[in-house]
Amino acid sequence: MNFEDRVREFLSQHNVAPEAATGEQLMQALTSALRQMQFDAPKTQGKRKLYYFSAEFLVGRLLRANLINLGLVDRAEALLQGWGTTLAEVEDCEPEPSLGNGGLGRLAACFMDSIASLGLPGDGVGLNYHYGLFRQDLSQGYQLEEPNPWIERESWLCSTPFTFDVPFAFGNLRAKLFDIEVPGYKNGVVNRLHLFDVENPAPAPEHGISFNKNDIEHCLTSFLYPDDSDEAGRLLRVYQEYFMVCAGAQLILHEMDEAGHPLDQLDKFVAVHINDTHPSMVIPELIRQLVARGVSVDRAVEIVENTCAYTNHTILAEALETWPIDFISRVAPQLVPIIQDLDRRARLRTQNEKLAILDKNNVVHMAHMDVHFCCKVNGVAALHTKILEESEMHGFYQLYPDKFNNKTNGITFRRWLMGCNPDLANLITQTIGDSWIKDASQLERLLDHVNDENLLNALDAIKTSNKKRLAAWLEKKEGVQIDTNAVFDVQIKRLHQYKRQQMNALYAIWKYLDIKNGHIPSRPLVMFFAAKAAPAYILAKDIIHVLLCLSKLIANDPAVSPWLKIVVIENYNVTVAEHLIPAANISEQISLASKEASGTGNMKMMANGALTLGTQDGANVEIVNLVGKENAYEFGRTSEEVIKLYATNGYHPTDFWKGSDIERLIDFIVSPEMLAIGQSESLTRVYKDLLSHDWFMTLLDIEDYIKTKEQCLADFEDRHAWIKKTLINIAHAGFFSSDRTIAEYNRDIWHLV
Ligand code: GPQ
Repeated sequence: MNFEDRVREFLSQHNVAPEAATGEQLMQALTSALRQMQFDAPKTQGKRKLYYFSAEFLVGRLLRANLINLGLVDRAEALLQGWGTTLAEVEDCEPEPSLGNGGLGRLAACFMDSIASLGLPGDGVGLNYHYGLFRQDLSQGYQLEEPNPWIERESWLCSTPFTFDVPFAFGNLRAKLFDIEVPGYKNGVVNRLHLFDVENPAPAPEHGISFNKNDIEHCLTSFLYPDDSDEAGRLLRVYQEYFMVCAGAQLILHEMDEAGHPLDQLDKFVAVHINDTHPSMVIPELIRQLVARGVSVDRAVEIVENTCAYTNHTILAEALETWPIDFISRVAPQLVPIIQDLDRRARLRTQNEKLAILDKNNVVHMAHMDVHFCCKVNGVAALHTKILEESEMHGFYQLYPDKFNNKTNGITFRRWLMGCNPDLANLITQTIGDSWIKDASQLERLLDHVNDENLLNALDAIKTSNKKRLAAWLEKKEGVQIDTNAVFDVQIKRLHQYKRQQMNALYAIWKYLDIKNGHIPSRPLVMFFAAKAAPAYILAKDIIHVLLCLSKLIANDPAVSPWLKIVVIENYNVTVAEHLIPAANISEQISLASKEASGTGNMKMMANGALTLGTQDGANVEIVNLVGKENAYEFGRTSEEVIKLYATNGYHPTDFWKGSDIERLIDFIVSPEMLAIGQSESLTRVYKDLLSHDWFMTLLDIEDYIKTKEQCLADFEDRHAWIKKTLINIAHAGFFSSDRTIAEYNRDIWHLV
């Protein structure tokens, strides 16, 4: 049965006349039709099969993405048009699963798309969080967290007959397997995202995201990373991690059995990827299961080391997981002797106490276990890998130089260009043909057209129409009105001090005061922010509050509001990003150099014709290398300078604000105007932190930032030169295709085909 017939059949089974169907019903009909069609696809074959373990898969809405990959967008549009609606309207009814925090989870989702699109055999393994991370509510002027349920009767989840018993200290808990199918781009391939769930999940909490963290049996898969500020929260996280890897390892061995492969040859047939340390217990767990099935311990350790590879995503110490061995013995005591044995084996390889798995306090360093017992270890951008090798993991690098390698992150252009910016995708295809869709390096051929006036005008027109579309969407969603003639300046990412949204807030204050002083800009500026803060991260929530207060203060000031606007968009997620990115003029990538491992929003905005205003951090460095300094706005201290400042305790915020112009920007945070709008306690915390700690060195770069941003805004007025720069950025964005990244993982690490 073809696609259209399946959609019609679904509707008729539900007694709905297509013309009378609601958006919701049409969305369900399309979802169901696509799901059935994918079921029919044959599985991919290769020498080895990849299992990509990740606690997060931030997949985003899947209707359009799946239609694109199956080549059905035009047919879906035609069908819906006949019934008086559009794909855009229908997809607006699709709930977005929030199965990730940010970049790490979104990367895993882009990777799934590329693995399938390259025709590689590789499935994801994760958890089916019912209420996701949380839904952010900003209506009160600060962040409130609510559950984000997404599983409906017609969701993308397919139930499977598979269940696996997970042996916890308190008894067995059954893991039930659900799959989300992942089609490759027009190649007939369908891989799977395996999400494990408990059998009897708890209902959503009535208010907020608190629940009984001791009720493991029902709540294990309720939320992603529940609040870990207390012990019950941290233990629950260990339960989640073990549940995922134990069930995942059983699935792997089951598929080995099905294929008739002997278990002691696991490394010949399987590659396991450990996405950050959350799935690291898969190492001792695989060893445990292999030994239980008759493989010798020595051989089990050897094949697991050959099978597993690990990606590090940060050098921030607080994000590198460590678990007291006591926690592991309370959750899965069977792993304790295995981890102790791995620690003993690691100590035979090195005398260096700092590289041990278990430290003197009996705490397990997950990343250390990964480096010792994985065949490969990679960072996610050239600078990040260099910092791992030369400082953060230098001892490990000396011990295992051949394990370390770099894999600069990437994004899928199917979603982040064809899906979110179809007009630009079509313009590119008209200009250079469509080969870029399967080989993004072809985008460089746009460089042959940098002086084509018609093309530059068309590019400009598309950006303008995307800005209008964003404005219309925001007006409907949040009731705000935006001048589309303004420069659209966009900072969208998790709220964290190292990402320095607070520095952008200080710029807004500077600009506000400058306009008040009579410096009227040549064009209005709209500053867009969207960010969730971790529920227990007080200062991050305070920074959101500062932004909301500034937004209100400026909007209420008729002398400034025609020229400056701050828009804080609630509940940042993949869908919000898809609306903002095609409309962005300036891409804010202003982390403290050395702290952002890579960034991927920077790549998405570049591909959509925004210019990067950024520090020499993460993948920004590679962006600027590709496009040239004249086509980006780089500022701030280098990672070497920053690393040295930390090493020598050389940064004191006082040196920067005392008696300088910066002081009045910081003072403004607790000015009478701001205190009239916001909460004193919250504003004061931000104010005091900037003056005293400022751990991520906001004041180190603020002056250079303001100066560079002003230059960037001035350059925007040379419209012709600016549009040419955006074209050069788009032309060089091909390097950041996740197809390139995945081809490198396959070539250097996985060897799947
Ligand atoms: N990242 Cl360790 C996350 O999103 N969550 C995490 O827990 C860790 C890292 C990000 C990182 O901050 C970005 O720089 C990367 O681009 C992204 O991972 C993907 O590698």
